[in-house]
This record gives sequence, C-alpha cells and structure tokens, in this order.
Amino acid sequence: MKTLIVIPTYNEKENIKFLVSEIFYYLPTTDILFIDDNSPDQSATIIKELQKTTPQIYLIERPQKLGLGSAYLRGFKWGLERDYDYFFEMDADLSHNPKYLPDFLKAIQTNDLVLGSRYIEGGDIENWSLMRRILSKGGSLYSQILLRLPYKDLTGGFKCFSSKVLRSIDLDSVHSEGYCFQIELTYKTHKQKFKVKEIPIIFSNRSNGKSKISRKIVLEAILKIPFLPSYSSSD
Ligand SMILES: Nc1nc2c(ncn2[C@@H]2O[C@H](COP(=O)(O)OP(=O)(O)OP(=O)(O)O)[C@@H](O)[C@H]2O)c(=O)[nH]1
Ligand SMILES: [Mg+2]
Repeated sequence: MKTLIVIPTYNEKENIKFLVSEIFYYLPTTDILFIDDNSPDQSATIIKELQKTTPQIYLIERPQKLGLGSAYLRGFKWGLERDYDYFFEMDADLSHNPKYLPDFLKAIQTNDLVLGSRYIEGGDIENWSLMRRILSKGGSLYSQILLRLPYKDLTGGFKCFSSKVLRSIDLDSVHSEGYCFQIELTYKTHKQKFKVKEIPIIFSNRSNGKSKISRKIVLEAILKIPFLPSYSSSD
C-alpha cells in the first residue's frame, strides 16, 4: 500500500521541518511530494536540505506562482505514473494536523474519497476570524445546494483519494484553483458514483506565514460553481 502526500508550498519556510517530522511520526512509511512555486522565502532550499537525509521526500519546482489547483494536478499525475495507491491533499501551514492521517487511511480502505470535515460532529475550527468562517461555511452551503451534494465541508483541502478516482477523473478537464478546485474534484468524484466519506477534523488557523487566499479565489468559486454541472457533463 503506497501512499503519497501532495503538499503545495508558497512561502512556507517556517512550517516545513515541523510538518515533515509530524507526518513521519504518524505515517512513517508514506512518501511526501512538495510542489513549490519558486517561493521567494526559499522554501525549496529547506525541502532540498531534508531530502539529503530522507529519501521519501520529493520535490517538483515550478518557475512561478501558478496556483494550488494546478500544483495538485501536477502532483497527482506524478504519483499516478509511479503507482501510488492513495493520494493525500494537505496544506503546508499546519492547519491540517498530521495526527489525522491514520484516520484517513483507515477510512479510505472502504471508501474512494475521504474528506476532512470541519462541519460534522467532532469537527471544528480553531482561531478563525468570523469572516473566514462565513466564507468557508458559506462556500460549502452554496455548493451543497447548487450542486446537490450531501457533504457538509466542500471547501476543505485535507483529503485522501484512492488512485482509482484520480485515474477515472479527466484531470485535464479541471481548470479551477482555490476553493473551486476542492469543490470541483469532490463533485466529479460524486458524479462518478464513487464512495465519499467525511471524517471529523479540527482545523487550526496557521500560526506562521501568510494566507494566500485572495478575492480572485473567492470570486472564481462564486462564478464557476453554478456551471460545474455543464463543464462536467462529458466526464
Ligand atoms: N505551489 C503553490 N502552493 C500554493 C499556492 N497558493 C497556495 N499554496 C499553498 O497551498 C496551501 C494552502 O494555502 P493557504 O494560504 O494556507 O490557503 P488557505 O489554507 O485557503 O488559507 P488560510 O486558511 O488563511 O491559511 C499552503 O500550503 C500554501 O503554501 C500556489 O500558487 N502554488
Ligand atoms: Mg491554510
């Protein structure tokens, strides 16, 4: 059972070392693939330093900030070529606590996609502003209604896919980035009748580094979500 944790990074140098040590504490046999977009803070240098002693760490470097969605797609394709069985999506900012990794791995044995959920019993958010809560919860509700999806947390980015899902989704047809990317992938998985399960996670606000969420990402989600059913009709 080969697992790959795909982690996009942009200016995460304060978080990488601790994140990696926590991941290996909870999932010692996993591989990690970082996709770094030429972070000005030299995050890639820290990753390369870790690679010297840890062969399970991989790095793809892209020339400029190209967005979270395309970073994940690049990582998934890399992993599919190397026959990984399970693919995690995870942020580098420690908002996604590695202690949940074993819960995901257990749940994925009987499901095809596992979503880390802040909005089911046992899930929660620590230290988020009211505005961020409204955006995230509002985005989930908006998508739940428009796309008729039965899942409570659609904007989250702590997920585990089985390889068969990623092989059957046409990854080249996915063109969205932030929130919309997360919603689109879950929507496409659901449409193909794969088994999706939410497990509770407590999400903590980043303590180091800056958020990359922008007005553009929010706008993308608002504008594109109503049209996802027509974009996805040929899948
Ligand atoms: N490679 C790459 N990584 C990115 C890009 N944008 C964001 N990231 C990374 O994607 C992850 C999520 O980004 P965040 O800034 O934490 O966004 P967020 O989690 O929606 O926002 P916060 O909750 O405020 O942290 C982090 O690991 C970022 O470093 C990008 O354009 N390219
Ligand atoms: Mg974050």
